[in-house]
Amino acid sequence: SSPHLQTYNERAQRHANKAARALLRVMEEKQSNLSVSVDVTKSKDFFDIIEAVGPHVCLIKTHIDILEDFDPTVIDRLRELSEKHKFLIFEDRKFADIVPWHCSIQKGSTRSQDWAHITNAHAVPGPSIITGLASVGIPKDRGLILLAEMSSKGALTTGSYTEDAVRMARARRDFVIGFIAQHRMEGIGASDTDNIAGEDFLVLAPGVGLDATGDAMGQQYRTPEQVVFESGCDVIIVGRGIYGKGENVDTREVLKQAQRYQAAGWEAYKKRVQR
Ligand code: S5P
Repeated sequence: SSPHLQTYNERAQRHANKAARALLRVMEEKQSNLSVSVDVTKSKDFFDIIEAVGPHVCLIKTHIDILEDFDPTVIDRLRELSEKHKFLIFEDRKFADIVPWHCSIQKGSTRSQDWAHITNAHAVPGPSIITGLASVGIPKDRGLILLAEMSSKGALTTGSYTEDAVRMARARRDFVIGFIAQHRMEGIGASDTDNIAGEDFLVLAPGVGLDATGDAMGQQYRTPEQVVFESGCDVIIVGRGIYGKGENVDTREVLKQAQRYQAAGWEAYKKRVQR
């Protein structure tokens, strides 16, 4: 059966990429398909949120370069928390350049290749972006996510662009583990001669909210039920729905929201894989 009808556990046993296997195992173990996107600018708020949500997430998504008070100890602490609470780390760097520059960025001041199990890239530069990041990521058992569909209003990531992104991923299934997208993607853009048996792309969906339908800047939200059950995505990415403004965070409220999204995401998944 197609991957979105299989359990995370079944998929963990078969997946070709180590980071994907680890993520799927953690999802099953913690009964969580929730990734919290920690888009705050002060490291105190950053860690307060991660400490609160850590037991309830499979993945912490970072934009590490928005921390105003970043220093290398941030990474040490993030890695400690990743082990303590058993979550993987996804640096949402959205690489989109020619090869030399994104390789340099990965080795630069934040050294994301050393600590982020997963990172992502736009498909717009073409297949070289995958080759370049794979040369750095494969030796460290990392996984790459391609942006195949964006959540923002008017996004250009539609139709043949999305299909081409999936084709690029299909050619590097050892390294590209899935997509940022709003729908399941297996088989998309495949010709009759393509071997898509065993293809298992993880779909991570941002733009998830239980209370709002969007923000004032073009973000669009759907519910975990719509994203996971109706559209077959695997991981829900939630930011402001969990931590609000992200300043002087109320950790009890953050915990409450994380539990609420974890429950909603898991319920939608159970409903999907029920046979
Ligand atoms: O299409 C996208 C892709 C991404 S990675 N739309 C998105 O919103 N994102 C990211 O998901 C975005 O960079 C942000 O970190 C998060 C959504 O945050 P929220 O506060 O709107 O839930």
